[in-house]
Amino acid sequence: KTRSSTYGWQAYYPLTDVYDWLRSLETIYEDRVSIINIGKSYEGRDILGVKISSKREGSKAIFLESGIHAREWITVATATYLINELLTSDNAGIRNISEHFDWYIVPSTNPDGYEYTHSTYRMWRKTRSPGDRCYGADPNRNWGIEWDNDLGSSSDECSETYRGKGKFSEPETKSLSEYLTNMKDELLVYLCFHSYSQVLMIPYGLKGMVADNEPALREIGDKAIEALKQRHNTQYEFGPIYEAIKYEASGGSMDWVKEELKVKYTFEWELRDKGRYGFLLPSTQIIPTADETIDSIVSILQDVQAR
Ligand code: ING
Ligand code: ZN
Repeated sequence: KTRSSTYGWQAYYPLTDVYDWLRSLETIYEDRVSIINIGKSYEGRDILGVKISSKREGSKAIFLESGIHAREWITVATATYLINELLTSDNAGIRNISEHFDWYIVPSTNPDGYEYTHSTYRMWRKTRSPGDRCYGADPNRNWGIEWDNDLGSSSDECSETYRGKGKFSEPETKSLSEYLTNMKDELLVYLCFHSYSQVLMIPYGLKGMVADNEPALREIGDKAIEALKQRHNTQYEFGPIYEAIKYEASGGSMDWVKEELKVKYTFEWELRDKGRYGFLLPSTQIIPTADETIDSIVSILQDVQAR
């Protein structure tokens, strides 16, 4: 079987193409890019990402988690587009954030699920670890924060929001949480991509929990969705998770990173669209989605640098 050796943003690509492209960057940009390996998925796939180094002493780190839900393909495409922009763009705002921070970007944090959405079932969300009756846990309900809260997740292994057999029962969340713990002293910003519904969120997913620096996060976030809108007039909502998505959610990665690792700036996007195509967002929308999302990231990081 032959496979195209190219990667791009006019189509969605399966995991092996994403990984081949990531590996090629290490060769092309050998002074700035190194492959990072977070660990292995349940089915034994590597969870690969890239570190893009600022090459400056004492730079703070930004971690971007993407693709934790398998069917949210636009998140994987947007993450790789961001990698490419950080390495090639002439835009002053993008160059600034590229050179000022050390970037850790993992396009597909649930590689078994992503592969399964390409091979077998496009609408798969969870991991692929087998249970007694059903497969997989929701990797965004599996983290050790309010893990067994029934308001925010399900104990039914067949549910789309099944929290798993225990905190960090899934190898994907366990290894990612360990990787993040090891780098927590340099970690200033944690970003995650989901889709869809066009909202930008800050912690937390449960009513009554409030981020210690919520006023700052709100100021930064309000400006970010303004910046995002400038490019293609895409309207985003903004707020804490429980307020913005109108349901409660526990055991999420961003909430854990905020509460447990005390990372100061944490944001989570629900990318395009608002439901017309939903998870099946046409690939013609990859570049416009990615460009406007990067505008919001530049806005956030300029604010962070100014504080
Ligand atoms: N939305 C997220 C989900 O996991 C979310 C919303 C964000 C919940 C952060 C908890 C924490 O349900 C999608 N589309 O997956
Ligand atoms: Zn999601």
